[in-house]
Amino acid sequence: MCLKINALRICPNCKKSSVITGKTWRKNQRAFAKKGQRFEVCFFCSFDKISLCMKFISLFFSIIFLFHFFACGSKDETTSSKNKVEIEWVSIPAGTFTMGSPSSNDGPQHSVTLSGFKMSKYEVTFAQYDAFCDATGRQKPNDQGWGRGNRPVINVGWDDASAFAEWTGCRLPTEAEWEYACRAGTTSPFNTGSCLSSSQANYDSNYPYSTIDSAGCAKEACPEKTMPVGSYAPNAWGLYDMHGNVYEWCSDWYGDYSSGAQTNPKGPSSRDTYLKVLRGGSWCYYGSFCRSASRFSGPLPIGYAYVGFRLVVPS
Ligand SMILES: [Ca+2]
Repeated sequence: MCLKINALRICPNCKKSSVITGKTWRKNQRAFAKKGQRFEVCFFCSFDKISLCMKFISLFFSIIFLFHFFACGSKDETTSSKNKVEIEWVSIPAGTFTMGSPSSNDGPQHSVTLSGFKMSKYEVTFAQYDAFCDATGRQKPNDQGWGRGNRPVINVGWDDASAFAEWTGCRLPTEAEWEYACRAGTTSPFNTGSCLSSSQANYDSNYPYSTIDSAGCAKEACPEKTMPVGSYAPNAWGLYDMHGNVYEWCSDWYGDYSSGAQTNPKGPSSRDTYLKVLRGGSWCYYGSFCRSASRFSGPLPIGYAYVGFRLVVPS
């Protein structure tokens, strides 16, 4: 690790050691060779250079630390964020998809092209958000008595979610990024097909999509509260709980779609409303609200027991 070597330790025939300076070594190396002596050469720092060496070692590890510090999302599948909250990531490929549904509530359908990005594999948990509260002195949100730890954080407004995202060096997904990631290449109402069963997602499966649209989906009982993240199978791109569990805040203001093709849309540019987009449905919402294209919204400062969020970072 030393930048500068000022001495060499020579061990003739590996039996005894002596120390000569680099200058002496260079001057006498032919003589040593002619004598047929075998050497082991060891590099070391003299005491008067230890301080310099320690500074260099400190600089080296500082560079490694800073790289890690700012590397939120720089690795696939797992990494820690800027503030050392462990976050697992899924790489979402760049691509073009049809956003929205034929329903007037979710339309008009339009073509959207997105750059690649990374999305957190799970909804942000209480454990992650509580670490943020501990570090910043914020009040911890109510867990409704369901437990904290690996359950998705709830009762956080958009401002709180956005502050957490900033603290971790990440951001909230745009509405287009969220739908694209949720679909994972599918064009059906859910990324599971035409129906969403109680074994596929945590939602109010007493009212499956079929009860509204006659799609033939079964009516089933449900937990009626949040479940620990990752309790259900992921979608084709490896993201968990995109349908149900908790609604997820997006970065966009809520507004009407335009029908034209768009690239990396970010929603309305002006604040015509105090509503931010929510996506994915929740433990207490009907199947129809959990569809990939379903749009919902909430006033940004208010938290709800059915709303959480997840994060994205650039690829
Ligand atoms: Ca969700």
